[in-house]
Amino acid sequence: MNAATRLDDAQQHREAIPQLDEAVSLADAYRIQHEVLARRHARGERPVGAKLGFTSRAKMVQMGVSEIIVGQLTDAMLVPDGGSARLGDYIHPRIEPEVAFRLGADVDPDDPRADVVSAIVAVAPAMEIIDSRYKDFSFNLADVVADNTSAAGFVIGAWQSFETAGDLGNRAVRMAVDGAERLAGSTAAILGHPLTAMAALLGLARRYAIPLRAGDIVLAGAATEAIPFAPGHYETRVNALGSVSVRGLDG
Ligand code: OOG
Ligand code: MG
Repeated sequence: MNAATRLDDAQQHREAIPQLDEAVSLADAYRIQHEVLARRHARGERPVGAKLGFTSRAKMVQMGVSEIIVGQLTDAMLVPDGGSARLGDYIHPRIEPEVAFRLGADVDPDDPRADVVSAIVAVAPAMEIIDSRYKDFSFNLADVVADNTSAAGFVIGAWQSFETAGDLGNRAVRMAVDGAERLAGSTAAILGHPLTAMAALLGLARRYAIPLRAGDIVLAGAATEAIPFAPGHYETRVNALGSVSVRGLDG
């Protein structure tokens, strides 16, 4: 069975698999990721955007991977703000605070004048549910890229106009679980500024054929480490951007 099939089956059956062979190059890993997405799209899932990974030191240190990566989102991963997610739909889910951007125009990465940041029209507080398809969340760079960067779910709070949102470079980010603060950080942890991460998306999109379309959502990468997603209420607040919440349900 090829790697894309194994990863896709692991996600569908909620059963972790061993890491891929060492021989997989980064380019191969992105090809596998595209194959995994093609299988999801063939089942009727619609592409809705992209997500950056390892844009913060906290995440790099937690996972032992030190290069920015990109994955792809589908509508099936979206959990409504204030809604709930069944933990049984995942293998060993974790949750992390994110900032989400929405693009208002297509970005053609092959156009030398292309610019992701000038295509941004809206921003929102967000959370990502990650769920590695590998046993014990153990992977190397190629493994996690092939596994669509552990993408499993995401929640987006109320969108605000990007134009009037102000400087997003150093906003406090806090996640509370059942009302008690569990994570605290700053958007400055995202490559110094979330817009630096968004600008870095262009090169990744060009190299690895990641589409960037009008209406797409892009997660800029977690500002803090991830924590286990267990039964309970998770709320993330980004200073002057509002909050977003989700409930983890048993079963
Ligand atoms: C990979 C996904 C990393 C982020 O925000 O840095 C990521 C993982 O941690 O399993 O989504
Ligand atoms: Mg993330």
